[in-house]
Amino acid sequence: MDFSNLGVAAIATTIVAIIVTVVFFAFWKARVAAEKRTNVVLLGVSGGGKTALFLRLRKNTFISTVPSLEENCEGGLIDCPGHHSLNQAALAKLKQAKAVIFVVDAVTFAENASEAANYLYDILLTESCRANGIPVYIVLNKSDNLNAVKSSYVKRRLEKDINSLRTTRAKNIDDISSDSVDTFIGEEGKDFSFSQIKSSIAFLEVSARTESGLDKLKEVVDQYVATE
Ligand SMILES: Nc1nc2c(ncn2[C@@H]2O[C@H](COP(=O)(O)OP(=O)(O)O)[C@@H](O)[C@H]2O)c(=O)[nH]1
Ligand SMILES: [Mg+2]
Repeated sequence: MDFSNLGVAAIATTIVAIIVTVVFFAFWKARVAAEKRTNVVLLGVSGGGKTALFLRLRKNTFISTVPSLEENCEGGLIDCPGHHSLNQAALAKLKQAKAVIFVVDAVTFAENASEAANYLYDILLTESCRANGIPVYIVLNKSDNLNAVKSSYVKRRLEKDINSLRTTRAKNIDDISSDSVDTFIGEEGKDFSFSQIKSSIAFLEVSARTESGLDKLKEVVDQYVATE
């Protein structure tokens, strides 16, 4: 037996093993970093006041008209544009989210309830909510307005609409004959209620304009993201 060859082979094997381990570790670390949840994401139907709330929480200002074409991001808080065509991009942000702030326009809620329920349904279907159970805060903005609805009404209405959506969405999936997409949330055989899902749901009534309820919202955000 040639011991010098054996020695070289052992050293080569060790070097290869080290390289493989280092490369594997580097990939693993990059993956973990990419999936790390560090943000709080503002989502919701356009016009609810996501950008107004973002500006209040991060710049301490209120501007009555703000164009919402681009994403705002500061101090771990992300304000996503609410246009329909961009919803998928906004939902993708949830992969890095510790919590969601779902902004609802408390003044026009009755007219926009089904749009809001559809959007919320999409959020609750994401892996972040279904598997990881990240908390969702439903924030009723514009509570300074006399016509603003209350959170008890919004809760009841959203639960009712989501209950109907479970049937419609399941039917649509049947129509396109796909059996792999699970579109059901909550407990089967029971009317939908937020208490049936993994994500905790909390309601807050606020006003970006008058700052009412904003201390509480700020506390919520600060609990998930460090403010420098
Ligand atoms: N009365 C009232 N109006 C608000 C409040 N917050 C936002 N708005 C107005 O609602 C409109 C939409 O707000 P914006 O932040 O752009 O909504 P976004 O599309 O969800 O980002 C703007 O004209 C804001 O001035 C609020 O607390 N009270
Ligand atoms: Mg906006």
